[in-house]
Amino acid sequence: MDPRKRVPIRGRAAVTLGLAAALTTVAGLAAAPASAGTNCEGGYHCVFYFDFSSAKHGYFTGDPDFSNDTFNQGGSSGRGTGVNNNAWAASNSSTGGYYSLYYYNTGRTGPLVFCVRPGSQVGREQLSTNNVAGDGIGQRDEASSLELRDSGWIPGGCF
Ligand SMILES: [Ca+2]
Ligand SMILES: [Ca+2]
Repeated sequence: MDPRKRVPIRGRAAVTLGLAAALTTVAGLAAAPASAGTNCEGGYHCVFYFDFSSAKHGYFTGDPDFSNDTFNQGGSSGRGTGVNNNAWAASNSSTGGYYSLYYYNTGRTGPLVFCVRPGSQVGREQLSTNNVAGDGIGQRDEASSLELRDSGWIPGGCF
């Protein structure tokens, strides 16, 4: 729709809309920093086997080693597969404002593969890949551990 063809809002309607916007802003500021990422239960940091409708694993806290975890929830695609070096997407539904930081290696070592802001997500089409899992190159099929951060050093460029 051409925005120039919008019907102008006049009089009382405009005042009402302005008030509603102001109230929404106040409510937004007063609310806890709870926010939901795509297809991830509140309070959890989720990784997905393929896309947001495939099998997933939800982390409530950070995890130093994905090698003992499987995609045990969500859709059937990838269900039962190990999480380590297999995640193609991630979603952050932190209720405490925590960023999800995914590392190439277990023990939260090595460079960051990627990070996800509270209430945000990253799909497979946004992640780079060289089609080799766990070789430390690209972003799909690489995450091996998770750190949660709400203060201190927060990397730039998080999804
Ligand atoms: Ca890895
Ligand atoms: Ca790779």
